Amino acid sequence: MRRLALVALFFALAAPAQAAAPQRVLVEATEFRFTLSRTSVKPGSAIVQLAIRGEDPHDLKLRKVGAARASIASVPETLPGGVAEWRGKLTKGRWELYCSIEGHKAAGMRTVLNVK
Ligand SMILES: [Cu+2]
Repeated sequence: MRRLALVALFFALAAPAQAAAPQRVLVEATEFRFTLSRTSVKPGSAIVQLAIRGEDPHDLKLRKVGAARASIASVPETLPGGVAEWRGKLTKGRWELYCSIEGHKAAGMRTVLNVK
């Protein structure tokens, strides 16, 4: 019986690994820059987490560079110490990540995530 349970557990753990799990990107915000846990991901499901490590609130917009339609995804304004996330699909290309709070992008809160 115990062995059967172990076999069942094995398949329960192994099965989800076959499906493409969403790729995660952690974006840490300080004044005034974003630091990415990785600079490229594969196209498909993704979870982009925004963690505010500084002293001011920030938000995060994702905009595909050169896209005909304004494909914008966003994480709402988040307070210091907070974490928020966006889940969705990232298509192949260069995605600009920036903070839309006035003056923050110009101050340096802009980076690029490559989806390839
Ligand atoms: Cu900001």
